[in-house]
Amino acid sequence: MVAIRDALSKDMVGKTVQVRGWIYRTRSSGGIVFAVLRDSTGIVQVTVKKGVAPEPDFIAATNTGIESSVIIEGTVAEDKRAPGGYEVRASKFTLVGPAEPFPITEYQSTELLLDLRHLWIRSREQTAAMRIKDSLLMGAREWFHKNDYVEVNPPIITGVAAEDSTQLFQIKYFDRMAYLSQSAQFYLESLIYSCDKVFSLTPSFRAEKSRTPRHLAEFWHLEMEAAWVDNDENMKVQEELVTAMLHRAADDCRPELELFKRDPADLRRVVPPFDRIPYGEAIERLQAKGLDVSWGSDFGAVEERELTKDSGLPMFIMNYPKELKPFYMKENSDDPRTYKNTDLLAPEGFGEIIGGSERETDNALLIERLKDKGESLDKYSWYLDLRRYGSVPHSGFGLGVERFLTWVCKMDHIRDAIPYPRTVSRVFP
Ligand code: NSS
Repeated sequence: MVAIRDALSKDMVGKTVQVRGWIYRTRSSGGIVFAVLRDSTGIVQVTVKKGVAPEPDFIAATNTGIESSVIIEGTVAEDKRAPGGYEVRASKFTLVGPAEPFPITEYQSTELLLDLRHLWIRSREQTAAMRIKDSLLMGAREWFHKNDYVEVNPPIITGVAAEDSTQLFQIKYFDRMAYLSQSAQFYLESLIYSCDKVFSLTPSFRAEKSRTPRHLAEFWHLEMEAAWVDNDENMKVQEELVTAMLHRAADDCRPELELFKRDPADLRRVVPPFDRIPYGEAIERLQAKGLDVSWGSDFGAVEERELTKDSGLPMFIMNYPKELKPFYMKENSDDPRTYKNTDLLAPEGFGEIIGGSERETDNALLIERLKDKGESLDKYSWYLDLRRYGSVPHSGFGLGVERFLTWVCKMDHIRDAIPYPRTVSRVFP
């Protein structure tokens, strides 16, 4: 048995192979069935000829509908008209799992494809997206391990809001209420005292009520936290990590990237350092482009698109006004109106993919900010303890994996970056 990808090469010509997978499309003409077979690695044309394949196999091939699973034995031959330039000339055609008429045909509405997501994930785009995501995450894990980070497992059921308390999903937890995690950050902050440098890959949940092409209610969050790291070094970690992820995908996923019209060279061009733009300067840039913003304005999709649409490389926006960001960030001593934080924006108009900061270590400041927000100090007592027993300067960040993939694959909508998108209107299938 060979993977389809491995059957498509000059070396294989004339060899007998077995391939297996699902019928992608099929037509017959005269005494020949032209079936295109797909597996997770690619597609290949299979020809089943009357008189060459045994008669029952030829009849089976004639009657097999798309998405049926089959096993084929045959000889690899070059054929310029076939997709990929090669075909398998079948000597055996075995139907394994017949398919009823497949409910997805060529032109379908977005809603129908979402209703039939369990079947649509077989599409070439979805398969390619999953492979690219896998490769990006492999690149991330390789980078983290090479740099002495420990992968840890923070809880998903929590008692605190890590980001925006208006976007919490509440769950009934035995006889009280709890929340689904929005970010592993606070737990990662606690784990640096045992492991120094940690990372985690977890689902994060945000009850985002607005329907936007950048927000999911459930997304995968790659987060890191490290002791003895300041905001500046935190940016260097982000640059190196992002570069490692992109280069791994460029090396591993050329055909998949090309399916999305992404030239792997675009990804290889990304190397540290990335531009570092102070928030105030970003405001000036936006004003110069005619946008109605002033110091204190938050950046949404529109502003981020303007800032990044003419660039091919990611950029940091640094030192946001305190009012726009959560309580845990360290004050920027150069301009106390702002924090020592960054958002990393992906180029080509895509916008934010990472949020990160140096963390406040002064408990008095943290308590003041929590009180201002009307938060109960009891719930955060364990978090405040971290500053009481051997506090250290530390920083971290969170990368939205689907946001990242949306950019890499130039997708119009984040729902295509996850097999089962969870949004305000959808938990089925
Ligand atoms: O809210 S963040 O900007 N930052 C945090 O959660 C920090 N507590 C992370 C940390 O420092 N450990 O979210 C981080 C990233 C953000 O840049 C997006 O890429 C992604 O998480 N994100 C999302 N992706 C998809 N859908 C939604 N709703 C979403 N929210 C954030």
